Amino acid sequence: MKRNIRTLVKYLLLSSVTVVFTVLFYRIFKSKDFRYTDVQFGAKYGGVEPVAPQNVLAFDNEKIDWHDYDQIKQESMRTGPGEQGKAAYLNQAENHNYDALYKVNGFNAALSDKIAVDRAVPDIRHKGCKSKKYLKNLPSVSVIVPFHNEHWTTLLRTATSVVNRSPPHLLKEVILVDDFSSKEFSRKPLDDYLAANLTKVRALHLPERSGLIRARLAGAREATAEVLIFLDSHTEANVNWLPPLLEPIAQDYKTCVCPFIDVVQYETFEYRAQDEGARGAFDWEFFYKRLPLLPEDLKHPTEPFKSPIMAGGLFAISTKFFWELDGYDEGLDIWGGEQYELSFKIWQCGGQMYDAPCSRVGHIYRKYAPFPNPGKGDFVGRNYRRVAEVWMDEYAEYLYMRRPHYRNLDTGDLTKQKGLRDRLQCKPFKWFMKNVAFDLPLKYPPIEPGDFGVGEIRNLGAPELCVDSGFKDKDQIVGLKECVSDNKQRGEQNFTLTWHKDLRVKGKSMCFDVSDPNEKADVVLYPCHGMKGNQYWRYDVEKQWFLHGGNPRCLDCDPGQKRLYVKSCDEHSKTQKWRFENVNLTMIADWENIGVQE
Ligand SMILES: *[C@@H]1O[C@H](CO)[C@@H](O)[C@H](O)[C@H]1NC(C)=O
Ligand SMILES: *[C@@H]1O[C@H](CO)[C@@H](O)[C@H](O)[C@H]1NC(C)=O
Ligand SMILES: *[C@@H]1O[C@H](CO)[C@@H](O)[C@H](O)[C@H]1NC(C)=O
Ligand SMILES: [Mn+2]
Repeated sequence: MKRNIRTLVKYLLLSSVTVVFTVLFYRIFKSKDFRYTDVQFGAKYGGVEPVAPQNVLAFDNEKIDWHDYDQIKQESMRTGPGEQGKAAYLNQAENHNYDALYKVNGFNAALSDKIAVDRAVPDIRHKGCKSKKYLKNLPSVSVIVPFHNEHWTTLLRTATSVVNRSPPHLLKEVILVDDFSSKEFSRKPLDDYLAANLTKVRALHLPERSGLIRARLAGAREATAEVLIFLDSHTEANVNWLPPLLEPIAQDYKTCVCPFIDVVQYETFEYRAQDEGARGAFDWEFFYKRLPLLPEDLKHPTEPFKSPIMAGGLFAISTKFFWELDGYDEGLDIWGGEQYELSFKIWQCGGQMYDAPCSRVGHIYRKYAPFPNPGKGDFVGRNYRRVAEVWMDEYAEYLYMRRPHYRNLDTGDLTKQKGLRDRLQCKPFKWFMKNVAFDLPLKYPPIEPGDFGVGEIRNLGAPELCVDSGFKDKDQIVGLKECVSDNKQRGEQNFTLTWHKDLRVKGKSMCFDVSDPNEKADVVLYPCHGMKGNQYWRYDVEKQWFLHGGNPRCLDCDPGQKRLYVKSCDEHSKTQKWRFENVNLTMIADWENIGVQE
């Protein structure tokens, strides 16, 4: 009896201690950045229906240095054509199949055959990436590479770079999805090569041409790891590319992460950066565009930053989240619009998307697309309309305003996609525009404002003279001429002050540009970039000044020499005053709120 009581007391004490510790533990880790891992994650998805695995909190925040220093050292010693990402060239003897291979690939495929499939590429990451540590526990990865008639060495270089530059225990498999290629290498020789040389890589041969979107889905259905990474078939993964993609997903599974995409030059295979990052976006014709990084992103150049729209071909997403979102809309044909569909879904349905500066992947941007038009009408337009109808609400109208024929395209059945949106209680497109792509309308206004002014620009100091661009071309200096409206001489004297706040030759994409900081600086013509800077102009209605640049100087002239220039503004100067033929006073009064902000 006594013993029993003692046991009971011991038991009670022990359990209360356990409870206290459990609560404490939970508190501590819940407040920090705990992670989700999925016990059941390896489950095959087989069909379209997702298996919903259990989320388990993993109380493990340990971070480690993931660099493979042996591999890095070995690669640093490599020499040969294209090694270290240097430009390479063919010699006379190797040139014989240059044209034939260029034609079918759109890049210098003959040169690719001369460069090792395991060549070294330069580590061009931000310096800070070299000392960055990532969670020790990261999810496993299936890499999916759809291809149609990819050239054999660029395809193998993609697979080899992934295998060589990924921690073996994270990389579960690489699936090359052969979208019914007709090149001889694509079937048995490829299978044999992989079996002999790259055992983690396998090819999935689709029985009919399926298009990029369905090929990606086919690969995803075969994948068994916790994270899916989609790559193009002519890419090269750079050093330590995986951990920066995986960590944000480990921290929150409803996350998609894109690497920085570097440029593998189509002629020489030189490897270089395209820029230091930007946020993905679109204009209202659905051309992919980029927005500048935000000030807080610039402060942390090695940290992932939020991006509204993915570039499309290269991204990592948790398998669970991908299938919760139903993957891609299978009604999207061949290619086009899929990166918008997935990006909108990710954001609107409770997820988030990042670009990771410390993960870099090189990509061959072709010189031209070698593929024939599939002859399926405006399939891209149909895809766009499907995406717009399901996800964009009232904003779809801005697309249709620019492409009225979209209204008549048959989208096919949208029940499943609309059902998904309801089921996941996804947010309205307006929410996406206000919270994620909030600065997009400044650069790409849904309704383009009219012009601030249009017509001739006449000098008040010499009222017979007008600004005349003289049918000149890029980099040529603009001057003055007798006004055409006064004498019948030919001239080019019609200009618009557009909502981009640049001064354009009417009907051309040529802008007045001043780059010279000297006291008196010429005005030259330059293709319009819509980015202010050297092309920024403002018209002051009261003073009748054309002001240039952020540190404004005034448009001025020498009537004798018919010379035009900018100069510091002077209240008393008559030659700095200009009559602009038609000015929209309403718009000028609203200057600050239109187009790009000061
Ligand atoms: C394996 O790779 C080597 C070296 O690139 C190549 O020569 C060989 O043909 C490959 N094996 C197969 C079966 O393709
Ligand atoms: C300038 O272009 C506008 C619009 O095309 C036209 O209405 C106007 O007459 C033109 N003005 C001159 C001076 O050519
Ligand atoms: C001036 O701009 C306003 C606002 O964009 C527009 O409604 C109006 O029609 C314009 N006026 C003229 C004369 O173009
Ligand atoms: Mn590509």
